[in-house]
Amino acid sequence: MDERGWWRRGVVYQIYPRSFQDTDGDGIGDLPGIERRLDHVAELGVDAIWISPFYPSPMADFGYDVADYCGVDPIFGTLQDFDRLLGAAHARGLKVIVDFVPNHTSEAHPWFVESRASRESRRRDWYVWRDPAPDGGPPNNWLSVFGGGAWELDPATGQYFLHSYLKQQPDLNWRNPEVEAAVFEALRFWLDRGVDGFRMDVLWMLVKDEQFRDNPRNPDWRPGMLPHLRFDPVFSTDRPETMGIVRRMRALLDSYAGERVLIGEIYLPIRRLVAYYGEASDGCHMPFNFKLIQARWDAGEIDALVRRYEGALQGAWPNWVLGNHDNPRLASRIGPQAARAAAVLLLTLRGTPTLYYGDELGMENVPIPPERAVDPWERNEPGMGLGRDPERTPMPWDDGPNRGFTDGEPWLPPGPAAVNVAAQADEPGSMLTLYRRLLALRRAEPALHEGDWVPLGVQGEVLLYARQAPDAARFAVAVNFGDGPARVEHEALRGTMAVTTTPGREGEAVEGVLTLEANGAAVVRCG
Ligand code: TEU
Repeated sequence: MDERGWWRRGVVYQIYPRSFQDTDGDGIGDLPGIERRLDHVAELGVDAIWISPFYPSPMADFGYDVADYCGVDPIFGTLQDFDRLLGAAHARGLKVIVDFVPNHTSEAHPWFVESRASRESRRRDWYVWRDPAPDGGPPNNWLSVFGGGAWELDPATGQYFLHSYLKQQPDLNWRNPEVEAAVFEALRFWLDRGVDGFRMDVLWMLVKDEQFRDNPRNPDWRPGMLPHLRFDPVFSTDRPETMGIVRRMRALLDSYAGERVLIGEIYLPIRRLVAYYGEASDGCHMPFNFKLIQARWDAGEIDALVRRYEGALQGAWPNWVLGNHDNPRLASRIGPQAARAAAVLLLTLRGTPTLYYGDELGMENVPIPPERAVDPWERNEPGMGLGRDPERTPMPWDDGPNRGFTDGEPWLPPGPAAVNVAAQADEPGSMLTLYRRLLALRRAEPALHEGDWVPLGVQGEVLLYARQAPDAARFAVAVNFGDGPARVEHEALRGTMAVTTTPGREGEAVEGVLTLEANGAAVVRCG
């Protein structure tokens, strides 16, 4: 494969390292575990792995509270383990993207320890400190994503510090150029080791309003929506100055040989999301597009969404995500059968797909009894369904007591024994087989990995579109969002069935008419 543009043609696979494979019996996955399971990833047919944080951390937010940007937490292994994993991945043609958390550190990071020590500290201004309001309360009305206010009083120095997430995760002050220099040095540490890119955590929140104005009330907020969105975070997120930082990050990556990819974790409406590509394509290679996670599973709604997103791109390269470690499992959100159709959708839309570990098995949320809940979001705001433990459970490799994940006591309970890699590996009708076929087809066919997306409309509950590239086979895709069988007719549906959610139909001739099972989907090779 030609290296240039690998991130456009490629497919990204997210690994939550605590939950992939444990090798030392502590019940928590580790870097040697990922290395041991690389063959699964390579055989699946993806092109890159993104590993959620493995840095030294008190684990208040399971690694998204970083105490040292240039190390590996002993729970996960050592720097040598990382280098070995990187080498082993590269030897299999897999790129490695590491997670990076620039918005905040852990309270245990030496920078914060020093910043907190006194108002005169050399690093005081590396974090966001403010005097109390005249009544002694917090400086403004900003809220933490994880519940409650975003300000914590430090009694020793009499000021509040900002934490957009947990109070154990103080926000860095990106208006201070020393912070940028120090973080960029950490990025270089990983680039020099040979990583192929970064997934940048909460990239849209780096810069805060210079005047610290109150956020306005959100008129659209209703009970049941995320509690912190009661106020519209216009002054605490997505500030115009952020793009300058993103562009400089991109320039840093571009100064390295090979294409090192910048992926931004950004939850914003489409219009604002695409701004993070940069006006001159000098921003993120991929501002993560989570719209499929948020959309209703409905043909008309998805059709409109894809058109709106495609229309907003202005030449930039799209990307799609169906699941991650912060959202309920796909198969639990839309049902196990629809999850098969969703796999077809994700892997035949135009743009780089990102898969979440275990979705290739149809893994579902695992119910977590309250006494086993460990996610801080669940603990802060219990019973609201905000907890993320259910989608972070151990990867099931076989039907053994701990699914082959650990010899010890797993940090979260595993799901049902029937769902596992070994059971699905040679099963023609399994989710794993469907994913492997889709990924192989996508990799082999230019129309699918780089071609145009041509909408063919919605018929009843069936979404139709085509993919085409010059001098390459053309494909038509039909996805049935309905709970009953469907029949569609379209001139473009002529050829042979390449991949379907119904095992055994591959190779079937299609002559302008297609029948689909309930929640079924088909990819037709046209002529
Ligand atoms: O998540 C950012 C974030 O804002 C999400 O929690 C988002 O609000 C939610 O998923 C919307 O559905 C990132 C990490 O992915 C998450 O695991 C961390 O806890 C968080 O940042 C703090 O670092």
